Amino acid sequence: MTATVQPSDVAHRVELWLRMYRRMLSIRVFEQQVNDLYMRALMPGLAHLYSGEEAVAVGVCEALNRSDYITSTHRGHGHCLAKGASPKEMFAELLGKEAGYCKGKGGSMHIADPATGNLGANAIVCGSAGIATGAAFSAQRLGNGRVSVCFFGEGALGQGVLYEEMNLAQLYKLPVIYVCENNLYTEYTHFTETTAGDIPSRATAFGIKVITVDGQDVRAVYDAATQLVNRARQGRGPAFLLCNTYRFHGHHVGDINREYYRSRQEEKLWTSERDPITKVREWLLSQQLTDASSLERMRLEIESEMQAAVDFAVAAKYPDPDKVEQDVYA
Ligand SMILES: Cc1ncc(C[n+]2csc(CCOP(=O)(O)OP(=O)(O)O)c2C)c(N)n1
Repeated sequence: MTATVQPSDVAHRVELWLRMYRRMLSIRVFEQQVNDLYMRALMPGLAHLYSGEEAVAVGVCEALNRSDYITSTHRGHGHCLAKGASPKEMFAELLGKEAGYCKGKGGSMHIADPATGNLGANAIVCGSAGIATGAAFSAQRLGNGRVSVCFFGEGALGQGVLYEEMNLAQLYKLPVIYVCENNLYTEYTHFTETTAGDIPSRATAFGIKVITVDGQDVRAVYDAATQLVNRARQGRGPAFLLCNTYRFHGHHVGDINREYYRSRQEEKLWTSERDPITKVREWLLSQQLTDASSLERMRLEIESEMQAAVDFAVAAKYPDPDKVEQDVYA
């Protein structure tokens, strides 16, 4: 017997897909502004752009509740925004202003937002595996039903701590999901030069459930993440979600000449044929679930929201020099 699809279910799905589209586009526009701030020399330091990988953060975070936990990486803007962070406070943080998430003392690579379950980005490759697994341990002990997600790039597969954490997570059946974003490059080196064997085996060796997904397809990421989150909430243990993706920009905003490690043809292939935002946009239009003018209106709204957030951050004040040592742990 086939289940009957109720109109309310369809409406709910359409709402979800449009929400995910909006989130992905917001991340893209946010980062266009970040690049612009860097080019105008308004942002101290560097930033690692997430453009091209938006479907991973959005598909995974959409499967979570607000109170669930995430930990992020040096390439973390997408994770923070997908979990519900405010662009105003993020831009303020990037510009070193007091109104920022960490009072301007963290910058792009250190945004944390406890109100949305974001336990923090981390500049140390694989630095948050222990934090995410510890959060899952606490959720299990407290019995609060929360799930913890650890985002990391495939470069983190070379860090021993990941294997210590996965071992414990599986032994204790912790509600943690390790989300590996394989964007093909660890800085300027193709991952096949740093990572032996196949990636899923590294988790299956511990008996951890693995799903591999097209990281450019937000609907596929969402479906896989939902399955793993439900499983974790039911007490069935950790999982590993491998998302195959690509970063559209350089390793960081200053990485402009990239031809010595990846070709222009490769970049063109991904940006013109595998853009996660274009992909879902074309699908929504082909299914007549929305129309081009509604999506255009949405784009204009997002652009004006991000511009207002940038203006807020540019006008915000720097922290008082007397407070430079406050909230800093070293
Ligand atoms: C422990 C550690 N080693 C080296 C670095 C320098 N480093 C910063 S980002 C990076 C590459 C990370 O690659 P990956 O984990 O694949 O993430 P991606 O940048 O591709 O998103 C390296 C080696 C670091 N931050 N931490």
